[in-house]
Amino acid sequence: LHLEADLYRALDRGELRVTYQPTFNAASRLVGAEALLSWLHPVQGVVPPAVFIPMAEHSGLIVQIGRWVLREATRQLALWQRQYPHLTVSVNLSARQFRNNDLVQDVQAIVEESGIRPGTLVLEVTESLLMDVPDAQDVLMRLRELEIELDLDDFGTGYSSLSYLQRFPFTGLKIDRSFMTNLDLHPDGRGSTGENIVRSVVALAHSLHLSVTAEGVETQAQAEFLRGIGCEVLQGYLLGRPVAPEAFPLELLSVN
Ligand code: G
Ligand code: G
Ligand code: MN
Ligand code: NA
Repeated sequence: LHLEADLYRALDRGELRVTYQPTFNAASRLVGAEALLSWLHPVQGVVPPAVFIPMAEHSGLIVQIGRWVLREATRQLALWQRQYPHLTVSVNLSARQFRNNDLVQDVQAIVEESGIRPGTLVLEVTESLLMDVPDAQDVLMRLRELEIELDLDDFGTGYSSLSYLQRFPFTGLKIDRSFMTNLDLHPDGRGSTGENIVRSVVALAHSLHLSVTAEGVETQAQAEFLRGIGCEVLQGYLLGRPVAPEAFPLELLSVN
């Protein structure tokens, strides 16, 4: 496939970009960003990550690309932190990066080189990644020793979310956006099944001292429901789309 060959050159040619989707606390103050890759192909235009990340995984190129994303996102975060020291950035990891023995060393070197504040880099890991990587626990523990925060991404969509929370040293979870679509909010306050599930997940996260982010918030009603049940962090098109760093809405940060 041409696209796969093109991907090899995309990094060198500067066709890959990191975009940043803002995340907000319940008071609608900006708290962080999720780094999301995009590829501006010279002929095809924008190629979505859902298309090229699997290609990069397959070819192994994701290891180089992933390293570049980490370097780029932490460099950007360090710049923002000169003004806003509490800002965080979340970076997605894939299984192939995890199986690479150098991951922990790479992360350590990149974090040190960037000068970001400890505890402000979050790595997002999915359940399916954990199924594919036999020594994931060891890798996650070593990342925690570097004060890297760890979010279990797409929470609730896999088979063993709960046992993964027990086995691995996560510091947060992200409720998959399918739960927002299926919230089925009841205006009479009776509580739909969808509402009760999300409420229970938030309570579970709190009782385990995990931070909780709701993904895919697209309506005001969803946002109000989430704030009402004590969900700390909200992310979604209602609040902000992924944007280039120049367009990141820093003005929505709290004034400390
Ligand atoms: O933007 P979109 O919905 O197409 O994203 C599809 C998937 O691509 C998401 O699951 C997201 O986590 C993943 N993704 C986006 N950026 C990165 C990245 O830098 N690294 C990895 N491994 N996955 C990413
Ligand atoms: O798998 P992961 O959670 O990392 O996927 C992140 C993807 O979700 C990104 O591609 C991002 O563009 C997309 N996304 C973020 N907010 C929303 C939203 O409110 N609605 C939808 N449909 N997708 C979203
Ligand atoms: Mn994610
Ligand atoms: Na997700």
